[in-house]
Amino acid sequence: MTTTTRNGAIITVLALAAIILVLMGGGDGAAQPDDDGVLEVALHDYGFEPDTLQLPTGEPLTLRFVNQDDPSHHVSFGREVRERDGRAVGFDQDLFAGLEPRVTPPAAQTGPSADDPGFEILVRGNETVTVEVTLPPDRSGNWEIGCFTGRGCHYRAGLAGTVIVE
Ligand SMILES: [Cu+2]
Repeated sequence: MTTTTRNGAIITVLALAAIILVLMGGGDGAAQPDDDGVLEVALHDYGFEPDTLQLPTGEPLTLRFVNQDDPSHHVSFGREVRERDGRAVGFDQDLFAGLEPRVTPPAAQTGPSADDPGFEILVRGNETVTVEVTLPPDRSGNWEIGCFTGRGCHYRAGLAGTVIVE
């Protein structure tokens, strides 16, 4: 009788632990787009909030960047930080290479350019810029977002985030 009761209690505890693990799973707290594909990211105090994004492939996405700081920030999307004279200046690989994200307002798109081969937007202080894009399955993997304003100063200060595409 006692053994049965103890076993029952252990099973209950294990079941609760399993439920909690399931609830905590699904991206380790990564932010995901809502049912309309919209994901809002604040640029606040030289950081991204949220700073980990989980994006699906094959679905229209609307990434809305809201700059709550007074200074302007750029946002680049890629991986493998490129350095020049010891400064972080951009990404070697562009998440949006070969794609044509729609930027609103259009003038906020500052790359690709002669200086920077990667896609980049400029979000002026206290303004909002949206990027609409559908990621193909070949972009699956881990990427980054970052602001390389000030020749990498902002990136080093914390304006760097993780993008998980799956
Ligand atoms: Cu910045």
